[in-house]
Amino acid sequence: MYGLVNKAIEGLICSQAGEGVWAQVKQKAGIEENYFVSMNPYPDEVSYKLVGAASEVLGLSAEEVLIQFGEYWVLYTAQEGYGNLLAMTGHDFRGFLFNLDNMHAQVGLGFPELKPPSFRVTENSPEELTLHYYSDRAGLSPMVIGLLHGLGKLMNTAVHVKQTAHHAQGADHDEFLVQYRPI
Ligand code: 1MF
Repeated sequence: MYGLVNKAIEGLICSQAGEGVWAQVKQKAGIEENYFVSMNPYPDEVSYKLVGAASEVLGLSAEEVLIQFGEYWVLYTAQEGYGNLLAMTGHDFRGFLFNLDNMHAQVGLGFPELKPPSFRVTENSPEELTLHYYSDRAGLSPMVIGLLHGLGKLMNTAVHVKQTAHHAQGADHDEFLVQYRPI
């Protein structure tokens, strides 16, 4: 994944637990780099190892770290140069979700090593939809739950999410039931 992802993991851990804990996490993950470059692609393994090490050092499950990371990612990218990208993607929670594949296509134009997931939306009622998530990467569905909560914060929308199908348990893909309401 692009270094931006690893930088955001660093930002999450430093903001929550401090630089000393980040140094411990990096050491436990066996990461030699002193810093990550946003626009350089890194093996996915680097990000997975950081999440695993953060889970051990912080005493949280990896799922909990991924949920927190997803929420942090949206707020981090909104502040670290991607505010326009997010604004172009949508001005409300629902519209944003419909445009996620377009957003990734946009980023992928400049950065061919992007391996974006794909999202589909089916609407159940004015305040409820099902989000379908397709990814080549395993184990990241908790991150999607966090991403949706972060997006809710960004869009002043109360969000309730429940995963209703699990690719890891044999389903065709991951599905989330999402209830949302403007605040
Ligand atoms: O393959 C990748 O490196 C990659 C990195 C980040 C693919 C996707 C993403 C974004 N996505 C992370 C979850 C991926 C889970 C999976 O692979 O199954 C989150 C998508 C998302 C969902 C809801 C709301 C907002 C979201 O993301 C906003 C976003 C998405 C991509 C970027 C920024 C904000 C981005 C921008 C530049 C990138 C990489 C990602 O690369 C750079 C960075 C600096 C300079 C040049 C290129």
